[in-house]
Amino acid sequence: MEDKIKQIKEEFKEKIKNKSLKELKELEIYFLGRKGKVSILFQFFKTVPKERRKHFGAKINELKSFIEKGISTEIQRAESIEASRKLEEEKIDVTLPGIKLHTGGLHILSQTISRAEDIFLSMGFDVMVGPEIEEDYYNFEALNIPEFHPARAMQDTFYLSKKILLRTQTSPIQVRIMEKYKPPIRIIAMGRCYRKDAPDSSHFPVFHQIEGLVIDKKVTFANLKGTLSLFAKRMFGEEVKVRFTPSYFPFVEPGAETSISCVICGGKGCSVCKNTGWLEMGGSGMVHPNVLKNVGIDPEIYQGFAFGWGMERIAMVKHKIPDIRMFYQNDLRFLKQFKG
Ligand code: 2NM
Repeated sequence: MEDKIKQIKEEFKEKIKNKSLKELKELEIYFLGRKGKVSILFQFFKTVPKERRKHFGAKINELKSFIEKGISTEIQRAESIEASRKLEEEKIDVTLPGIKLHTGGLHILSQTISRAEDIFLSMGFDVMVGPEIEEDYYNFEALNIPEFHPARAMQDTFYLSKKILLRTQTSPIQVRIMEKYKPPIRIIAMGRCYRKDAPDSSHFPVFHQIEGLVIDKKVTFANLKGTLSLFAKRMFGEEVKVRFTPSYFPFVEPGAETSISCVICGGKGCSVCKNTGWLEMGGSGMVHPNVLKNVGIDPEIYQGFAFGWGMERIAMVKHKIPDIRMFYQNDLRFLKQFKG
């Protein structure tokens, strides 16, 4: 019995060295488990003569607590080693630069369109849209554009068939609205237009137009001037002036080219305004009686004004963008400057 106890103690001392946490748990079962080395000793204990039992009982309990202490000390040691290994392994260097998340944003043209829409909405206009593939009638015929007008030539317009084309302006939206609704009408038509232009710094085969239309009983050219002046001030700044120069458009009479005072030089003259002090933005005028007749509105009772400005042109002037092609090249170095 004495030898047995000694032997187990020696075995334990040998086995306990340099063990991992998992191995220590296994050792605990091996020595102290229900069928472990120490439990078996208690079975032998029954065969020991009565007078020796007290002595061996003490010895076995001493062995048991020796092993318990030894294992719990070793478990503590292994746990602390494990903890510092984990700490080391899972260390986060908070001084490292973060991973940048790339987020998208609205294209500068979309931002400018939204701004223009908001301004007109605040003046009581509704925003209207229509088909980009149009009929010759809505794009030209109804707008009093004569047969011989250069816009109707094959080299200026994308025709899909003899009578179907890509709209060259947003006015066909206006015609559709005037056909459908009775005055008073106060709308802007907004959207993509297409012209067979060779691309250069101010031309691109696709572009966006914003067109306004007001039809009512006592609408005058003064209302047109007031509306566009207010729009220009809201869009470009309080100091901006609007200029109307007599011009010809088949769908208006009288018609005018519309310019704003140069936002770069304030009207003094610079390279952007070619020393004129003015930037041309589009056209405007009083809706031609023939157009009103075409849509069933009596020109003796109703009058109206209309205007058409280029959205790219507005964005270029507002943000000093030198080339219309930049809107369509999707160069991130350009787009990121206007991230909205
Ligand atoms: C412009 C210039 C002047 C215009 C006319 C009409 C309509 F449908 F009422 F006849 N819509 N837009 C108009 C007038 C467009 O763009 C340069």
